[in-house]
Amino acid sequence: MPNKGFVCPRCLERFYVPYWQDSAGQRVQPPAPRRSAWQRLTTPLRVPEQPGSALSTEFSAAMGDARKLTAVCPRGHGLPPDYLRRPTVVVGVIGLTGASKSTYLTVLLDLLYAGALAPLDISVEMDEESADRFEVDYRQPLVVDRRQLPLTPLLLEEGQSPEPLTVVFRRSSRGAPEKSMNVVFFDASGEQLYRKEDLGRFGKFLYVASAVVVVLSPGVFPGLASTADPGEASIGLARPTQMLVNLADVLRTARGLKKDAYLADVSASVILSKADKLRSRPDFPADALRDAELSLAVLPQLFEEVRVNSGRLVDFLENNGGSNLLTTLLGRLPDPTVHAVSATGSEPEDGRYPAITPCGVLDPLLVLLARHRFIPREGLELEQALAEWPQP
Ligand SMILES: Nc1nc2c(ncn2[C@@H]2O[C@H](COP(=O)(O)OP(=O)(O)OP(=O)(O)O)[C@@H](O)[C@H]2O)c(=O)[nH]1
Ligand SMILES: [Mg+2]
Ligand SMILES: [Zn+2]
Repeated sequence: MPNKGFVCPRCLERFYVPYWQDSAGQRVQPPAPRRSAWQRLTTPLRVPEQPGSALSTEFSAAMGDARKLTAVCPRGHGLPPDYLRRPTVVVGVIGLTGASKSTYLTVLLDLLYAGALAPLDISVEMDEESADRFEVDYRQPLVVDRRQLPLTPLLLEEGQSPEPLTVVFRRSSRGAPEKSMNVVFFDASGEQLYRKEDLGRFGKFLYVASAVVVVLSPGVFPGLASTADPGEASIGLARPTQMLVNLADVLRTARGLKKDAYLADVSASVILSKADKLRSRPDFPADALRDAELSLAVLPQLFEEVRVNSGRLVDFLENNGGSNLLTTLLGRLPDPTVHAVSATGSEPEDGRYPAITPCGVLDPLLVLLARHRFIPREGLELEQALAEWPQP
């Protein structure tokens, strides 16, 4: 397997060798590798050293230092504790302005924080630096004050970071060692993706993304124009379609792949956002907007439903003028699932939501976790489903 190195959760630069800093911010030698489980087991069996011997004093001094060392990226950003020991999935949340990227991400992270995945024995923790920003910029205004979030500022210069939010997922299962994974979410404004010239400057973060969540607002589809937020109806489908073409190109270029090659190691889910506005339409598959009860036992069934609903939503969007966009989506992204999501459950009035009652928010994340092998994938994989059909 090629060594893909690490990705800094602050600047999203890829790097291969971490640097280390002491508490004074000085670059230092890397700490000695941690003892293996076997070493930890056998050490207590050794004859204890003489108390106060030179060796043990030196050893404890070194351990004391090691605890104060922080791993940093080549640009000097401190990495969260044990970040380098866990696999990392970088998730780009992609969509045009107003699509609901920030609103979705806020509500998703809030649900995770509140223990939404506890039925799957998964706990979630945000790294300290992200947690502060999340609380002040996202959670307080939207979830507590129920106010509409402001537009996310566009990146103004090359190299400016989209300020990702980093979360650690841990899964304990009886009799097996704990599994853990870093998930780094960042907002990739589609406004900086549909023009080729912007893509070169601002699309480079997508080079490190191994998961994409594409957010599409219903208002851009001709047949659903009545749901458009101000300014949305005039966007049309050319822009989001071009955004998807560019996105697919960037993901392949980053992997040195040809234009139509299969993106084996990328997961893709697509969100039809603001689905609360679609509930009253007779042609909308309203039961595709739901929250299934979670447990490990029902997960395969949940994923089968995700697949069925995805197919129904594709039909719905095609019938509402989206065939060209859907063809692009299904043809260029690796086996994407389409989800109906309402982050807030209702429309804001005078800038405030009457309540925040999310619906369908977790499914796209569950697909992501399954595709990156953090939870079982049974029921989700197309090939697997086909392989299970009885052969003629
Ligand atoms: N009815 C309804 N409206 C929503 C929902 N989510 C977002 N909206 C509306 O869409 C607007 C834009 O949402 P944002 O989350 O700020 O969109 P964004 O994709 O982050 O946009 P940029 O930051 O400009 O790229 C919100 O202010 C709401 O008016 C939803 O679940 N239901
Ligand atoms: Mg935003
Ligand atoms: Zn960095």
